[in-house]
Amino acid sequence: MSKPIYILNGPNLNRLGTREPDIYGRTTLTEVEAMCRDAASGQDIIFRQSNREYEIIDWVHEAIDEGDGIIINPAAFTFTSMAIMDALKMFPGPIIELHISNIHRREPIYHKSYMSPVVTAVVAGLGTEGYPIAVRAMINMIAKAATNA
Ligand code: CA2
Repeated sequence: MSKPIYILNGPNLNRLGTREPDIYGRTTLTEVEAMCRDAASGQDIIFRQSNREYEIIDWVHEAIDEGDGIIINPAAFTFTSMAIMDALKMFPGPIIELHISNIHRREPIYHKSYMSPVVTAVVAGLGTEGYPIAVRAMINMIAKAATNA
């Protein structure tokens, strides 16, 4: 039986759509969740956001026990959190690191992701449309892994 895809969002993303629309657009996180559920067409999705590092770590642990895939936008924790990186390393399935903006086109402080070396794929710069694209890619990755098992 298939297990849910965890979509985890880091600090400040609960304010999405309310500021810096030139970088992040005008879509709210609630709308992003609806876009993900639409793209998942029935596949179970667990969509969460937290401003607390420990909570994101706990959710990665939950996904290790109960999930088939992780899509994570760690936001600012991307550049600071060895603890989230260590938790992701323990996940046996596919992981997509997602950024709304193209972090590599921005200031140097946004260039060094702790996550990228331990994830399966990175989506960056597609705006909030990156979320449903990542969901469809994740469903394909999980299906492929099941066929090869
Ligand atoms: O582009 C992304 O998705 C980021 O992960 C967003 C993070 C930033 O630190 C990363 O470099 C790239 C920042 C999220 C800030 O949250 C916002 C809240 C309201 C409006 C806009 C952004």
